[in-house]
Amino acid sequence: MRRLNLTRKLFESHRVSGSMEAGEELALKVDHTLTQDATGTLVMLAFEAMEIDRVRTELSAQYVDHNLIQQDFRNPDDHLFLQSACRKFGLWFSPAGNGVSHPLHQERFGIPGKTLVGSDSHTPAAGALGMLAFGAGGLEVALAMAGRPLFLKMPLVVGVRLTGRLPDWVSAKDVVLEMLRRYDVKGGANRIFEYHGPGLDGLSAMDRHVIANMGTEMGATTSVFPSDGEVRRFLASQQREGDWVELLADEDADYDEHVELDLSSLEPLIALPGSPGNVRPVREVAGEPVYQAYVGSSANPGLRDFAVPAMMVEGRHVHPGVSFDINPTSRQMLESLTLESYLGRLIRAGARIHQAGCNGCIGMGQAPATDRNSLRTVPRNFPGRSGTREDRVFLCSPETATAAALTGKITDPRELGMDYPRFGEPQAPKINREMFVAPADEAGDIELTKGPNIKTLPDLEPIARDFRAPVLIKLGDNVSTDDILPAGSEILPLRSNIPAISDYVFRNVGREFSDRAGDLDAFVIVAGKNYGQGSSREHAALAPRFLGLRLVCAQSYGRIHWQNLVNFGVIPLSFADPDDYASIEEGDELAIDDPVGALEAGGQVDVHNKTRKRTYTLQHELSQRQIDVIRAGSLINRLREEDR
Ligand code: MIC
Repeated sequence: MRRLNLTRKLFESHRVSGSMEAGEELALKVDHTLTQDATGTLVMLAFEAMEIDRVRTELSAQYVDHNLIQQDFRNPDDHLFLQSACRKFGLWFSPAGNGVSHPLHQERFGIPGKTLVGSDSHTPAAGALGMLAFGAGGLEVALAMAGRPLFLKMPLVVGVRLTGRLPDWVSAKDVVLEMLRRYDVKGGANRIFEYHGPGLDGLSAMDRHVIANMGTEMGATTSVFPSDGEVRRFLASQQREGDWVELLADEDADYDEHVELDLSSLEPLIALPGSPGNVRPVREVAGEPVYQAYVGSSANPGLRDFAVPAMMVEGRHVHPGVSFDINPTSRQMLESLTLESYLGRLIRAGARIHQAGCNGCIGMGQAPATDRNSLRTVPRNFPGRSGTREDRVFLCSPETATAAALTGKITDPRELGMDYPRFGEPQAPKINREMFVAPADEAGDIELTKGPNIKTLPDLEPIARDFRAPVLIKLGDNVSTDDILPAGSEILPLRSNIPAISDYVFRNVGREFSDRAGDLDAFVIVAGKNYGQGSSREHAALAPRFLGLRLVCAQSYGRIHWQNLVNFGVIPLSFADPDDYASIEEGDELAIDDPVGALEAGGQVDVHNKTRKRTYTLQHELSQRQIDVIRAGSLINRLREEDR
């Protein structure tokens, strides 16, 4: 008999159709959805277009945590729109000031054993509670809200056996940085990391959140932790012990792959600028001057992640050359930090306290100075994501960031010569639920409040039968969604306005991409491996599509972006032969005869390079369901066809 791992148990209990063989498409029932404001506005517009009265999930929650700077009407208008949509469609609403979606969902709503789909790539953080949680494009989340299942390909399940205990000055962020050191940004593709073993005992539910959150950075489909005694303690601390159920893998469970990680052997780690996968021991880069040290985000949201820095700086002062930025996770945590007198210690030492939310993690404020080193506890450091094009962002633990705040240079915290602060969870932590707005019982005659920046989704035409278009841009490996459609406080407020945001496609690559695209009916993008890694923002598929993108030929794809391309009617093909990638140049005309017919004919598609008079054979992994989406021109068009 197979001894089941927890992931397979969770899949089995939610499988609606399809097979659990690795690589096969299957459909899962969705219990919860999570949306945040920067992606949520498109979700609500898509849900409105589906003409469904109310959400059909057990629970759907909308958070406002990204677009928090109100320098004009656009962000606050989005917040009002989302609040009206929540009332109309029956979602919980978490207003600006409540804090970051992932930890809030864990504290307020997460239930072991439930499935969660979120329009944010870090949704897998909920795996910390024994949930099966996936990041997805907004359209997929809107469908889940409509009661439809989530489709995905069954990944391999990697059992990560944790042993030992974390040494002083080493914390959960170092665990996931060690995983990134081993797997880099694509090694987790088509995989789920399931953590088990005796080392779990030393990791709190929020520590597990840190690890599950950044599984995304390895390209993993999600991460799963058991629902054990620690999860029970955590839920009890949130006054929700009744939501706890024990969920464990069978003893000696089978995994597709095995990994051993001895926590005792870890040391402070840091990802160097440019990619979360550039991981080194902190000691190897010690001594470099630091301009900014930043603590917060969904990648270090626990009370301990702020309490330990507060204890480290107590009675000291931040180095005069450093901006020590504190981004509290939530209103509830701000209260706890205040009541437990951590906040005062941070303020006294010279920290800058920001509002609760994602903030600088996505370039919404706190952009660093040009070419200066910024040490952050956030999940990503793709170039320009901070809001500064020439940025130098390092990813590290709160301990390492705080050590730099004190010394003014990158410092292995073990070298500070202080005792490691001992943090104990408060006996009765502060709970603040009052600011969540419960769904109204019925929609009544609630109108959606749409400010002038909120534009309906564009109509998308099906692809031509005699498809022929030039390669507008040829890119290398690991192009992130931040490269395709940058973050930052200038661009984020345009998330509800596709025509306007389209002007910014590939802006940080330094080319006036949208101008050139504007002269064409259709165009192609050619890319290397892991195209579209990173965020779930479907704008990175929809905005190029709006400009004319119809075909991407890449060596491989980030999972969520691949799905988003399909959902907006763009064909994602993969090179079977890397030499074919090498032989295509920008400006080459590519053609496919009857693209939809070619997709249906099998897994291979002939692409003709009219400029070089060559034909390449590319591959696709689309299901018939997805080919139907391409035929219709977009998932929304396809849904309209089904309704007819
Ligand atoms: C991110 O970390 O990149 C974001 C901001 O949370 C995104 C969503 C977005 O782009 O709005 C994500 O991870 O999906």
